[in-house]
Amino acid sequence: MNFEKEESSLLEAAIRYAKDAGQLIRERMNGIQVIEMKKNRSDLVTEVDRYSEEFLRRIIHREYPEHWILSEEDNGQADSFQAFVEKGPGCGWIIDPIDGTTNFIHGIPHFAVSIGIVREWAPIVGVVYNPVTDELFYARKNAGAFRNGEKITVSAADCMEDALLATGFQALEWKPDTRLLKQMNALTGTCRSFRLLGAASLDLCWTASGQLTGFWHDGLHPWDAAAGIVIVREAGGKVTNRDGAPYSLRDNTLVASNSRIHEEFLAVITR
Ligand code: 2AM
Ligand code: CA
Ligand code: CA
Ligand code: CA
Repeated sequence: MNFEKEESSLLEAAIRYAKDAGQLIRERMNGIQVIEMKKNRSDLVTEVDRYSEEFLRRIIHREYPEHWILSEEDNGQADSFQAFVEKGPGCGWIIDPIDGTTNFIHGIPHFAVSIGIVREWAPIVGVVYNPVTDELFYARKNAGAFRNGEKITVSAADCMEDALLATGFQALEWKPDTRLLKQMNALTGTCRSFRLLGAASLDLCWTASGQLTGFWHDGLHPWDAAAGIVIVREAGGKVTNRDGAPYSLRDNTLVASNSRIHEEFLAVITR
């Protein structure tokens, strides 16, 4: 099979679907009707998340009936990694219908549709679309990373003092995240500053396009990262777990950077 040709047509399809889902979200973002609590009051879902997801699942099932789909709101299993592994080695779509739901609910225009495609559990295509800013990030393995048609590359910063980093809270059921607080302490006075922007997929894209120098987050699910990690790697960045091994969608810790600061970054957050 000609994988290159197939992957390029998969990328085009994922871009179309992400933009169409983005349009549906844009039309509904000023009239959110239902805000449901999942595990707690910081773990929410709206009817728009579900609508976007159902739209994506329907079109992918129709156009690619032989591919599997793993998506956030449909995944009934407690263990998202297990669900991912059980899907098997074939081509699969990993979808976050709205990444940054809290921002979405609070009217902060920083959320995205995230679509990653994997083969044999390895990411080959990533598309992240912010429907408010109309920013489209995408990449395919060995073919570079782009924002709205323009090639993007990671930041040129080569020391922590010049690094702007981002992170987010993991789902810890209201318990203080002591590891995160320790990491923030260690970074204070080490890096330029850090941000909590609320949408992991966009943090990865901004690392790819150089606005951020790096991003770390514990406890992400496959749908938060599947698209963004392809985009970071294709933009020349590095994505590992906190032990420094190449990040796999089964890992519980993620550290992404422009690659130049990676060792130093890892050293500070694992101190
Ligand atoms: P979500 O908006 O799709 O839930 C915020 O740090 C990032 O972590 C967001 O991308 C958010 O995705 C993700 N995340 C996943 N599970 C979360 C949870 N239970 N609580 C907070 N953020 C979560
Ligand atoms: Ca969620
Ligand atoms: Ca998410
Ligand atoms: Ca989501």
